[in-house]
Amino acid sequence: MTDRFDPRPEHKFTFGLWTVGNPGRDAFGLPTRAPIAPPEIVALLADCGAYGVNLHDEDLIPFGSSAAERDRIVADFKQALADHGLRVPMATTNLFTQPVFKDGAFTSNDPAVRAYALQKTAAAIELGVELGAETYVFWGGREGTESNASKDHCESIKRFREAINWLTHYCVDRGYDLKFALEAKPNEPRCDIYLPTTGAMLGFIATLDHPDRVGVNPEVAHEVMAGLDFSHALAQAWEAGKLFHVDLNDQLGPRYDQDLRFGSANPKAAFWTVRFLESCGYQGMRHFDAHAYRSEDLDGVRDFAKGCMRTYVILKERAAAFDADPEVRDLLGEIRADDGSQADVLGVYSKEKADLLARRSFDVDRLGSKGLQLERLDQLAIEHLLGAR
Ligand code: GLT
Ligand code: MN
Ligand code: MN
Repeated sequence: MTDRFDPRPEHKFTFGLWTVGNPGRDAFGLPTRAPIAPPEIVALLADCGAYGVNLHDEDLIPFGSSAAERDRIVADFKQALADHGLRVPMATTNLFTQPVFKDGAFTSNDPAVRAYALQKTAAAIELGVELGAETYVFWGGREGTESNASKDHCESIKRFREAINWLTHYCVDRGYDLKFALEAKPNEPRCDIYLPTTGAMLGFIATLDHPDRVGVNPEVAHEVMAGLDFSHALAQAWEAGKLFHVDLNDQLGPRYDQDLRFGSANPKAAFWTVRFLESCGYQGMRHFDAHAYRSEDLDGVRDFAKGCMRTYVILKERAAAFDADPEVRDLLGEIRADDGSQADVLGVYSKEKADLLARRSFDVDRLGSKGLQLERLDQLAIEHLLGAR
């Protein structure tokens, strides 16, 4: 069955090899699905209506492969991309699976580990560029601590900065027009990870050698783990000109990272997310960093991938209907109205404005007692979300 909610390449939906390829292993159980070879993942995603596929170096090229094996694997993968019309818009480095990174990569206390992490990332950047990626993600899952005695935290931030600077200089040197997108997560696999939120990443970016080349990759689950509102994180990143990529999934509250099917846990939050992405002018990829339940076989993985995309398309339609609803428009017009009465003191500071403001009186009782109709507005959103309008 096909309908108007079916995903199409122009929606710019992407998945990581590690997402649909997730074999269902968890902390307590063995894999429940057979691994899917990367060219088969390409075929599956194309069949489901995706635009592209993203990867870590090790998702495609098993750790320890020889140069000849690497070249053969990359050639086969490129053939699959060409056969199925899929792109690789984003690439990243696995700096977390191998034991060498057990106490961090760029922030390890051991200079040999830090240097090796740079070497591995430079090689993975070469792979990403070869595959045509325009965005390079950094998720520092191991950059943190179990025991706070182990690292000097200020030194860790300096080391992380030094590594990102090293790598933007590397790209400039090689003439690569690759945007870096930093992905925050508050905890897991470390007890606590450095730069734990999108907001923290934005502060950090301002301290880099090439801040223009570096933005963020906010992930739904990771902000929810920190107890935050994802659409607010998106908006702050967008307003700063730093929304280079987005990881869509879902998460049931602050617990271990669940990476659930997009919109499956908190459809209302997903509604605000889609509404924001579709109205702000974001032109980038809608990447799903999620995986199917352990209960699923290959058909279930397909259902999962289609489900992420269909939910996005449905919410896009619901959000547009909400914003076009005359009742919503009238109400928002009232709620957000500015009668211009304070224009002489608001806006850019001046000494004259400060003097004027000091003499102004406000009816704070009236301002404080006025009903704002937010219940009515929110119920309208719920009714659109539930398909009742
Ligand atoms: C890992 C992590 C994700 C990151 C990926 C990129 S790997 O699955 O949990 O959130 O986006 O390194
Ligand atoms: Mn996650
Ligand atoms: Mn992610």
